[in-house]
Amino acid sequence: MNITVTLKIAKRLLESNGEAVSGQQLADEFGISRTAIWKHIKELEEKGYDIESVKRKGYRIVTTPDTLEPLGIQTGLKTKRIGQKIEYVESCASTQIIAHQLAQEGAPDGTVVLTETQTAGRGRMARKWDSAAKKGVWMSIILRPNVAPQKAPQFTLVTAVAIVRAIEEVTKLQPKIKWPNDILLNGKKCTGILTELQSDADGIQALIIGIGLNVNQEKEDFDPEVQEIATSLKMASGETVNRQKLVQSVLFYMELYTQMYIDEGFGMLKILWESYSTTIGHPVRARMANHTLEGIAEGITDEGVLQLRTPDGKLHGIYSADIEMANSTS
Ligand code: BT5
Repeated sequence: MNITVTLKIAKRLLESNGEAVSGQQLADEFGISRTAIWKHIKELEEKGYDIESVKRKGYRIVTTPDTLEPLGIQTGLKTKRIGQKIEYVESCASTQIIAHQLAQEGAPDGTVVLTETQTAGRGRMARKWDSAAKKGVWMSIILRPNVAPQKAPQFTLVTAVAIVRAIEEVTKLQPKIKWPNDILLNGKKCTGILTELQSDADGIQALIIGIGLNVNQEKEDFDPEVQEIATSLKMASGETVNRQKLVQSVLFYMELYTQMYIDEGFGMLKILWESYSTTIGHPVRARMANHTLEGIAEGITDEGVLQLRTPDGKLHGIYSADIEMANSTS
């Protein structure tokens, strides 16, 4: 059985917008017999596709399997660059490692790495990222923007806005952003972002934007260490979320907002970011490598730096920290 033909048939059926396509038509288009088409349809059913066979009308895909394979993501994807090339592996140590490797080998701008589970998913400062199998979106996006290295940190903020917009589009939830790289639902973390850089004397060679998005986990799917601080879209909404649609939406907003940032700067995006922020205007505690500061988070600069005013009236620029709300446990 030629698996490429099987997948092409799936793509053809998915692109018919819910209309049945007859076995004869498929046979003509693919230059094979109707029996061969029927065998490919059986193969797809074994892969988890639910296919309706309508008498005299033909075949129609009712549901696709719950995987992040490129076929399902790319059919109906509304982007021009991001996700046109997808590297999918069922399991890996970390999508960041694969993306770094691909970027070094010259992978084009917009290449996406997707996996179902990570054995060594990582956060900032080599922290562990819990990546339950088939329950989340574990992905890295390679971007090659023509911008100066000091413009890299804002990509984390732009990514946060893109993810919030995608979650809003696919669910009824209203997530909040905690500076710099967390997305929260009901005060618990549902998404973490990790932006890494490959640069040389000529500037940025590649940005590797890692996104860990908890989608369909139940509380017990999380490692015990994070069960109290983590949440998923399903836990917050009570509904199972289609991961393919979510990825398509994230990629769409990533393309829209990263392009907006590159072309027009951070101005408009900063306003959007602030509207989603749970940090700005609140008393916070900023834990940095060697010290901690407490004060009111007054805003962010055009460079994405958090402005924190301490009780002595001084304004501090915070480039990187872990933020806690000073009067709560989140
Ligand atoms: C982050 O770091 O939040 C960035 C996470 C990025 C993960 C993605 S997944 C795809 C790509 N491949 C990778 O290997 N990584 C990226 P940070 O702000 O340092 O937060 C890490 C902390 O979040 C941990 O120390 C835990 O406390 C908590 N944590 C770990 N797993 C979690 C999860 N699934 N949900 C919520 N919180 C989690």
